[in-house]
Amino acid sequence: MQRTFLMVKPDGVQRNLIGEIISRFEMKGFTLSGAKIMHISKELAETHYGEHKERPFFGDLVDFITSGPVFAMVWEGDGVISEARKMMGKTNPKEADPGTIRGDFGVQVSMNIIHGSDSEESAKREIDLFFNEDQLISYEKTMTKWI
Ligand code: RTP
Ligand code: MG
Repeated sequence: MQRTFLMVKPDGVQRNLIGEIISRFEMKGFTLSGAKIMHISKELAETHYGEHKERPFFGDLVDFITSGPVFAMVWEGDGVISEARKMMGKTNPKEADPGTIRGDFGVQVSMNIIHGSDSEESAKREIDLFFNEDQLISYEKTMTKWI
């Protein structure tokens, strides 16, 4: 089963959106494999966002993501990587459709509430960066086979 890495960013934690965000992925029918509240070190932030290190906003991005606790999660399900990206909405909340997480709760591109892996390759890389395999589980929801 496919897995993705999702993270409520410091602004989402400060705005009490952890529960709302978990609910959306639960209600969609995905399965939570692991989760933790944590502070990201500067080193982890620079590695996680390594693809953007030449971009002008890289310093601000690292400062922001390390500015307060984040809620890191691994979710499992059919097509969860691209479905989660759809549910998050566009990177810039001003362009994100209503009904998406960024469209409903965000305004600024630098504080866009949630991170989600953008490919199978980045999902694997990010899950390995944030979690040990023994912190993740897979299980069947036997009461909800109809989803
Ligand atoms: P993320 O990695 O956080 O899930 O976001 P994303 O894939 O939708 O967007 P990405 O291109 O990977 O950009 C990473 C984060 O950098 C910030 N950003 N700022 N000031 C700017 O023009 C700008 N562009 C991107 C955003 O916070 C974005 O989530
Ligand atoms: Mg990205």
